Amino acid sequence: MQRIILHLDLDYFYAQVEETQNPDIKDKPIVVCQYSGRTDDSGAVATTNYIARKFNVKSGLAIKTAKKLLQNTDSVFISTNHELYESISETIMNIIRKYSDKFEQLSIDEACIDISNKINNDYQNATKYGNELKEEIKTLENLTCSIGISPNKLISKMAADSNKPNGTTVILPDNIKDFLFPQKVNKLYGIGPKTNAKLAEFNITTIQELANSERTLLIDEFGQKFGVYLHDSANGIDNEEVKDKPADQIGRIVTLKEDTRDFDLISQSINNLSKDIFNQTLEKNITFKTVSITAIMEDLTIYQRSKSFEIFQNSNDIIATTSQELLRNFLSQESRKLRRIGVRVSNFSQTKGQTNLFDFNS
Ligand code: DGT
Ligand code: CA
Ligand code: CA
Repeated sequence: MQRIILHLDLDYFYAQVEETQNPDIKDKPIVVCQYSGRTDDSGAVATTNYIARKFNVKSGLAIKTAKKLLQNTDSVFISTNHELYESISETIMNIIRKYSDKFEQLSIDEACIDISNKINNDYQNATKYGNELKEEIKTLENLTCSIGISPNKLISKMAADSNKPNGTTVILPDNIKDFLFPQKVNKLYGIGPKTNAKLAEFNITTIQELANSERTLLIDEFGQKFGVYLHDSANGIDNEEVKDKPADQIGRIVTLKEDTRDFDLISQSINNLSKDIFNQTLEKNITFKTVSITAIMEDLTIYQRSKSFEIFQNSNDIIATTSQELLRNFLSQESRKLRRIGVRVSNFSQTKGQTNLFDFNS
Protein backbone atom coordinates (compact mmCIF):
# COMPACT_ATOMS: atom_id res chain seq x y z
CA MET A 1 0.00 0.00 0.00
CA GLN A 2 1.36 3.42 -0.99
CA ARG A 3 1.70 5.86 1.87
CA ILE A 4 1.14 9.60 1.80
CA ILE A 5 3.66 11.56 3.86
CA LEU A 6 3.59 15.27 4.67
CA HIS A 7 6.80 17.09 5.61
CA LEU A 8 6.62 20.57 7.16
CA ASP A 9 9.45 23.06 7.62
CA LEU A 10 8.86 26.50 9.13
CA ASP A 11 10.13 29.41 7.04
CA TYR A 12 13.18 31.39 8.32
CA PHE A 13 12.16 30.13 11.72
CA TYR A 14 14.09 32.15 14.34
CA ALA A 15 13.80 35.34 12.28
CA GLN A 16 10.10 34.83 11.62
CA VAL A 17 9.48 34.35 15.34
CA GLU A 18 11.29 37.64 15.95
CA GLU A 19 8.99 39.30 13.39
CA THR A 20 5.91 38.09 15.21
CA GLN A 21 7.22 39.55 18.47
CA ASN A 22 7.98 42.89 16.84
CA PRO A 23 6.08 43.44 13.57
CA ASP A 24 7.80 46.81 13.03
CA ILE A 25 10.95 45.08 11.80
CA LYS A 26 9.16 42.99 9.18
CA ASP A 27 10.20 45.00 6.15
CA LYS A 28 13.86 45.23 7.09
CA PRO A 29 16.68 42.72 6.74
CA ILE A 30 16.68 40.69 9.99
CA VAL A 31 19.77 38.82 11.16
CA VAL A 32 19.44 36.48 14.16
CA CYS A 33 22.88 36.10 15.68
CA GLN A 34 24.49 33.40 17.77
CA TYR A 35 27.03 35.60 19.58
CA SER A 36 29.99 33.66 20.92
CA GLY A 37 30.63 36.32 23.56
CA ARG A 38 34.36 36.70 22.93
CA THR A 39 34.23 40.10 21.31
CA ASP A 40 31.28 42.34 20.49
CA ASP A 41 30.83 41.00 16.97
CA SER A 42 32.17 37.48 17.23
CA GLY A 43 29.85 34.65 16.39
CA ALA A 44 27.77 33.38 13.50
CA VAL A 45 24.45 34.11 11.88
CA ALA A 46 21.81 31.59 13.02
CA THR A 47 19.34 32.63 10.34
CA THR A 48 17.95 35.61 8.45
CA ASN A 49 14.67 36.64 6.90
CA TYR A 50 14.26 36.50 3.14
CA ILE A 51 14.98 40.23 2.76
CA ALA A 52 18.44 39.75 4.28
CA ARG A 53 19.00 36.69 2.06
CA LYS A 54 18.77 38.98 -0.97
CA PHE A 55 22.02 40.51 0.32
CA ASN A 56 23.55 37.02 0.61
CA VAL A 57 23.33 37.06 4.39
CA LYS A 58 22.60 33.48 5.47
CA SER A 59 23.03 30.93 8.27
CA GLY A 60 26.62 30.24 9.27
CA LEU A 61 28.08 33.53 8.03
CA ALA A 62 30.32 35.46 10.44
CA ILE A 63 28.37 38.29 12.07
CA LYS A 64 31.10 40.73 11.03
CA THR A 65 30.64 39.74 7.39
CA ALA A 66 26.86 40.08 7.69
CA LYS A 67 27.29 43.61 9.07
CA LYS A 68 29.50 44.54 6.13
CA LEU A 69 27.05 43.17 3.59
CA LEU A 70 24.20 45.09 5.19
CA GLN A 71 26.06 48.27 6.12
CA ASN A 72 24.04 50.53 3.82
CA THR A 73 20.68 49.14 4.85
CA ASP A 74 18.34 49.72 7.77
CA SER A 75 18.90 46.21 9.11
CA VAL A 76 18.14 44.63 12.47
CA PHE A 77 20.58 42.37 14.35
CA ILE A 78 19.05 40.29 17.15
CA SER A 79 20.63 37.86 19.58
CA THR A 80 19.11 34.35 19.65
CA ASN A 81 16.43 33.62 22.24
CA HIS A 82 16.41 29.83 22.25
CA GLU A 83 13.82 29.36 24.99
CA LEU A 84 11.34 31.41 23.01
CA TYR A 85 11.94 29.42 19.80
CA GLU A 86 11.66 26.18 21.76
CA SER A 87 8.37 27.18 23.32
CA ILE A 88 6.86 28.27 20.01
CA SER A 89 8.20 25.13 18.35
CA GLU A 90 6.44 23.06 21.01
CA THR A 91 3.13 24.81 20.37
CA ILE A 92 3.45 24.25 16.64
CA MET A 93 4.46 20.61 17.01
CA ASN A 94 1.29 20.11 19.06
CA ILE A 95 -0.75 21.53 16.19
CA ILE A 96 0.95 19.30 13.60
CA ARG A 97 0.53 16.27 15.86
CA LYS A 98 -3.25 16.64 15.65
CA TYR A 99 -3.17 16.12 11.88
CA SER A 100 -2.08 12.51 12.11
CA ASP A 101 -1.73 9.61 14.50
CA LYS A 102 1.83 9.12 13.21
CA PHE A 103 4.01 12.12 13.97
CA GLU A 104 7.79 12.51 14.00
CA GLN A 105 9.60 15.70 14.98
CA LEU A 106 12.81 16.01 12.97
CA SER A 107 14.26 19.26 14.31
CA ILE A 108 13.17 22.44 16.08
CA ASP A 109 11.25 23.58 13.00
CA GLU A 110 10.58 20.39 11.07
CA ALA A 111 8.28 17.41 11.34
CA CYS A 112 6.71 14.75 9.18
CA ILE A 113 3.39 12.98 9.50
CA ASP A 114 1.80 10.02 7.76
CA ILE A 115 -1.53 11.30 6.43
CA SER A 116 -2.52 8.24 4.35
CA ASN A 117 -5.57 7.45 6.49
CA LYS A 118 -6.51 11.07 7.11
CA ILE A 119 -7.00 11.76 3.41
CA ASN A 120 -8.24 8.29 2.42
CA ASN A 121 -5.12 7.58 0.40
CA ASP A 122 -6.30 10.12 -2.16
CA TYR A 123 -3.90 12.77 -3.44
CA GLN A 124 -6.87 14.87 -4.55
CA ASN A 125 -7.38 15.74 -0.88
CA ALA A 126 -3.69 16.35 -0.17
CA THR A 127 -3.34 20.02 -1.04
CA LYS A 128 -6.49 20.98 0.83
CA TYR A 129 -5.45 19.01 3.91
CA GLY A 130 -1.93 20.44 3.91
CA ASN A 131 -3.24 23.96 3.48
CA GLU A 132 -5.64 23.55 6.41
CA LEU A 133 -2.64 22.70 8.58
CA LYS A 134 -0.74 25.72 7.26
CA GLU A 135 -3.76 27.96 7.90
CA GLU A 136 -4.06 26.77 11.48
CA ILE A 137 -0.39 27.51 12.19
CA LYS A 138 -0.78 30.93 10.58
CA THR A 139 -3.94 31.74 12.53
CA LEU A 140 -2.71 30.55 15.92
CA GLU A 141 0.98 31.51 15.82
CA ASN A 142 1.17 33.86 12.84
CA LEU A 143 3.95 31.85 11.18
CA THR A 144 4.29 30.56 7.63
CA CYS A 145 5.81 27.24 6.66
CA SER A 146 6.48 25.17 3.58
CA ILE A 147 5.16 21.68 3.10
CA GLY A 148 5.86 18.78 0.79
CA ILE A 149 3.53 15.82 0.21
CA SER A 150 4.55 12.59 -1.53
CA PRO A 151 4.72 8.81 -1.03
CA ASN A 152 7.78 8.95 1.24
CA LYS A 153 9.79 10.97 3.76
CA LEU A 154 12.71 11.73 1.47
CA ILE A 155 10.70 13.14 -1.43
CA SER A 156 8.37 15.08 0.90
CA LYS A 157 11.33 16.78 2.57
CA MET A 158 12.86 17.67 -0.77
CA ALA A 159 9.48 18.87 -2.01
CA ALA A 160 9.08 21.15 1.01
CA ASP A 161 12.60 22.53 0.44
CA SER A 162 11.97 23.10 -3.25
CA ASN A 163 9.38 25.83 -2.80
CA LYS A 164 10.02 28.30 0.02
CA PRO A 165 8.69 30.35 1.70
CA ASN A 166 5.02 29.43 2.15
CA GLY A 167 5.05 26.68 -0.46
CA THR A 168 2.77 23.67 -0.86
CA THR A 169 4.30 21.07 -3.16
CA VAL A 170 2.64 17.76 -3.94
CA ILE A 171 4.68 15.16 -5.83
CA LEU A 172 2.46 12.38 -7.17
CA PRO A 173 3.99 8.89 -7.36
CA ASP A 174 4.18 9.12 -11.16
CA ASN A 175 5.99 12.46 -11.00
CA ILE A 176 8.81 11.51 -8.64
CA LYS A 177 11.37 10.99 -11.36
CA ASP A 178 10.47 14.23 -13.15
CA PHE A 179 10.96 16.00 -9.85
CA LEU A 180 14.21 14.31 -8.84
CA PHE A 181 16.16 13.63 -11.99
CA PRO A 182 17.07 17.15 -13.12
CA GLN A 183 18.40 18.08 -9.66
CA LYS A 184 22.06 17.97 -8.68
CA VAL A 185 23.12 15.02 -6.51
CA ASN A 186 23.99 17.32 -3.61
CA LYS A 187 20.26 18.10 -3.29
CA LEU A 188 19.72 14.52 -2.18
CA TYR A 189 19.47 14.25 1.59
CA GLY A 190 22.68 12.71 3.00
CA ILE A 191 25.00 13.74 0.20
CA GLY A 192 27.62 16.14 1.53
CA PRO A 193 30.65 17.68 -0.17
CA LYS A 194 32.76 14.51 0.20
CA THR A 195 30.27 12.16 -1.44
CA ASN A 196 29.53 14.83 -4.00
CA ALA A 197 33.22 15.03 -4.97
CA LYS A 198 33.55 11.26 -5.15
CA LEU A 199 30.50 10.95 -7.39
CA ALA A 200 31.91 13.68 -9.63
CA GLU A 201 34.96 11.44 -10.22
CA PHE A 202 32.54 8.98 -11.81
CA ASN A 203 30.94 11.77 -13.84
CA ILE A 204 27.80 11.56 -11.73
CA THR A 205 26.47 15.05 -11.11
CA THR A 206 22.69 14.80 -11.55
CA ILE A 207 20.29 12.58 -9.65
CA GLN A 208 19.32 10.97 -12.94
CA GLU A 209 22.95 9.93 -13.52
CA LEU A 210 23.08 8.51 -10.02
CA ALA A 211 19.80 6.65 -10.52
CA ASN A 212 21.07 5.12 -13.75
CA SER A 213 24.50 4.20 -12.37
CA GLU A 214 25.41 0.62 -11.48
CA ARG A 215 24.17 -0.32 -8.06
CA THR A 216 27.19 -2.62 -7.58
CA LEU A 217 29.58 0.20 -8.38
CA LEU A 218 27.99 2.35 -5.68
CA ILE A 219 28.17 -0.51 -3.17
CA ASP A 220 31.84 -1.12 -4.01
CA GLU A 221 32.65 2.52 -3.59
CA PHE A 222 30.47 3.50 -0.61
CA GLY A 223 29.78 0.23 1.20
CA GLN A 224 26.60 -1.85 1.26
CA LYS A 225 24.42 0.41 3.38
CA PHE A 226 25.25 3.83 1.94
CA GLY A 227 25.61 2.46 -1.60
CA VAL A 228 22.11 1.02 -1.49
CA TYR A 229 20.80 4.22 0.09
CA LEU A 230 22.29 6.34 -2.70
CA HIS A 231 20.89 4.20 -5.47
CA ASP A 232 17.44 3.82 -3.91
CA SER A 233 17.01 7.47 -3.01
CA ALA A 234 18.14 8.63 -6.47
CA ASN A 235 15.33 6.43 -7.76
CA GLY A 236 12.89 8.01 -5.32
CA ILE A 237 12.67 4.90 -3.15
CA ASP A 238 12.48 5.37 0.61
CA ASN A 239 10.61 2.92 2.81
CA GLU A 240 11.38 4.58 6.15
CA GLU A 241 8.38 4.73 8.41
CA VAL A 242 7.35 7.90 10.23
CA LYS A 243 8.71 7.06 13.66
CA ASP A 244 6.04 7.95 16.13
CA LYS A 245 8.29 8.23 19.18
CA PRO A 246 6.79 8.27 22.65
CA ALA A 247 6.57 11.75 24.08
CA ASP A 248 8.50 12.28 27.32
CA GLN A 249 6.43 15.29 28.27
CA ILE A 250 3.11 16.85 27.39
CA GLY A 251 2.88 20.60 27.48
CA ARG A 252 0.78 23.49 26.25
CA ILE A 253 1.55 27.18 26.08
CA VAL A 254 -0.81 30.09 25.37
CA THR A 255 -0.46 33.80 24.88
CA LEU A 256 -2.48 35.67 27.52
CA LYS A 257 -5.16 38.10 26.35
CA GLU A 258 -3.01 40.91 27.68
CA ASP A 259 0.31 41.14 29.52
CA THR A 260 -0.64 40.70 33.16
CA ARG A 261 0.39 39.54 36.62
CA ASP A 262 -3.15 39.07 37.82
CA PHE A 263 -3.30 35.64 39.47
CA ASP A 264 -6.97 34.97 38.68
CA LEU A 265 -6.59 35.89 35.04
CA ILE A 266 -3.56 33.66 34.55
CA SER A 267 -5.25 30.92 36.56
CA GLN A 268 -8.09 30.80 34.06
CA SER A 269 -5.60 30.01 31.33
CA ILE A 270 -3.96 27.43 33.57
CA ASN A 271 -7.32 25.73 34.04
CA ASN A 272 -7.85 25.47 30.30
CA LEU A 273 -4.34 24.20 29.69
CA SER A 274 -4.62 21.66 32.49
CA LYS A 275 -7.84 20.25 31.09
CA ASP A 276 -6.27 19.90 27.69
CA ILE A 277 -3.17 18.19 29.07
CA PHE A 278 -5.21 15.94 31.33
CA ASN A 279 -7.28 14.75 28.37
CA GLN A 280 -4.07 13.92 26.53
CA THR A 281 -2.75 11.90 29.46
CA LEU A 282 -6.04 9.99 29.58
CA GLU A 283 -5.96 9.27 25.89
CA LYS A 284 -2.42 7.95 26.12
CA ASN A 285 -2.76 6.23 29.48
CA ILE A 286 -0.05 8.28 31.10
CA THR A 287 0.65 8.96 34.74
CA PHE A 288 3.26 11.54 35.69
CA LYS A 289 5.34 12.68 38.63
CA THR A 290 6.24 16.23 37.62
CA VAL A 291 4.17 19.32 36.89
CA SER A 292 5.86 22.47 35.54
CA ILE A 293 4.90 25.93 34.48
CA THR A 294 6.66 28.10 31.93
CA ALA A 295 6.32 31.86 32.29
CA ILE A 296 7.26 34.01 29.35
CA MET A 297 7.54 37.61 30.56
CA GLU A 298 6.61 40.83 28.76
CA ASP A 299 10.29 41.27 27.85
CA LEU A 300 10.37 37.68 26.55
CA THR A 301 12.62 36.28 29.25
CA ILE A 302 11.50 32.81 30.20
CA TYR A 303 11.26 31.02 33.55
CA GLN A 304 10.36 27.45 34.47
CA ARG A 305 9.15 26.21 37.84
CA SER A 306 8.50 22.56 38.66
CA LYS A 307 7.17 20.37 41.38
CA SER A 308 7.69 16.61 41.58
CA PHE A 309 5.68 14.05 43.52
CA GLU A 310 6.85 10.84 45.13
CA ILE A 311 4.17 8.79 43.46
CA PHE A 312 2.61 8.89 40.00
CA GLN A 313 -0.34 11.21 39.54
CA ASN A 314 -3.17 11.41 37.08
CA SER A 315 -5.79 13.99 37.88
CA ASN A 316 -6.85 17.24 36.33
CA ASP A 317 -6.97 18.74 39.80
CA ILE A 318 -3.32 17.93 40.50
CA ILE A 319 -2.20 19.54 37.26
CA ALA A 320 -4.24 22.70 37.84
CA THR A 321 -3.65 23.22 41.56
CA THR A 322 0.07 22.44 41.34
CA SER A 323 0.48 24.87 38.45
CA GLN A 324 -1.41 27.54 40.37
CA GLU A 325 0.73 27.00 43.43
CA LEU A 326 3.86 27.33 41.29
CA LEU A 327 2.43 30.47 39.73
CA ARG A 328 1.61 32.03 43.10
CA ASN A 329 5.15 31.47 44.35
CA PHE A 330 6.60 32.75 41.13
CA LEU A 331 4.51 35.95 41.15
CA SER A 332 5.55 36.69 44.72
CA GLN A 333 9.18 36.86 43.57
CA GLU A 334 8.60 38.67 40.29
CA SER A 335 7.45 42.19 39.48
CA ARG A 336 7.16 41.97 35.70
CA LYS A 337 4.02 41.02 33.77
CA LEU A 338 3.55 37.68 32.01
CA ARG A 339 2.95 37.47 28.29
CA ARG A 340 2.56 33.70 27.84
CA ILE A 341 1.92 30.89 30.28
CA GLY A 342 2.65 27.21 29.80
CA VAL A 343 1.86 24.05 31.74
CA ARG A 344 3.48 20.66 31.29
CA VAL A 345 3.63 17.23 32.85
CA SER A 346 6.64 14.91 32.61
CA ASN A 347 8.38 12.00 34.33
CA PHE A 348 5.96 9.43 32.96
CA SER A 349 5.32 5.87 33.82
CA GLN A 350 4.14 3.77 30.93
CA THR A 351 0.96 2.10 32.04
CA LYS A 352 -1.24 -0.66 30.79
CA GLY A 353 -3.23 -0.62 27.59
CA GLN A 354 -0.69 1.44 25.74
CA THR A 355 -1.74 2.99 22.49
CA ASN A 356 0.54 2.67 19.50
CA LEU A 357 2.05 6.00 20.48
CA PHE A 358 4.03 4.09 23.05
CA ASP A 359 5.05 1.10 20.98
CA PHE A 360 8.69 1.30 20.13
CA ASN A 361 9.42 0.45 16.52
CA SER A 362 12.75 -1.15 17.22
P1 DGT B 1 14.28 28.28 5.77
O1 DGT B 1 13.83 26.95 6.28
O2 DGT B 1 15.27 28.16 4.67
O3 DGT B 1 13.17 29.20 5.42
O4 DGT B 1 15.09 29.01 6.95
P2 DGT B 1 15.33 28.54 8.44
O5 DGT B 1 15.94 29.68 9.16
O6 DGT B 1 14.07 28.01 9.05
O7 DGT B 1 16.42 27.39 8.24
P3 DGT B 1 16.45 25.90 8.79
O8 DGT B 1 15.13 25.24 8.63
O9 DGT B 1 17.61 25.25 8.12
O10 DGT B 1 16.81 26.04 10.32
C1 DGT B 1 15.85 26.23 11.33
C2 DGT B 1 16.43 27.11 12.44
O11 DGT B 1 17.62 26.50 12.96
C3 DGT B 1 16.87 28.48 11.95
O12 DGT B 1 15.82 29.43 11.96
C4 DGT B 1 17.98 28.82 12.91
C5 DGT B 1 18.59 27.48 13.27
N1 DGT B 1 19.82 27.29 12.48
C6 DGT B 1 19.93 26.80 11.22
N2 DGT B 1 21.21 26.82 10.81
C7 DGT B 1 21.94 27.32 11.83
C8 DGT B 1 23.35 27.59 12.01
O13 DGT B 1 24.18 27.37 11.14
N3 DGT B 1 23.70 28.10 13.25
C9 DGT B 1 22.80 28.34 14.25
N4 DGT B 1 23.21 28.83 15.43
N5 DGT B 1 21.48 28.11 14.10
C10 DGT B 1 21.06 27.61 12.90
CA1 CA C 1 13.04 26.15 8.28
CA1 CA D 1 14.57 23.05 9.18
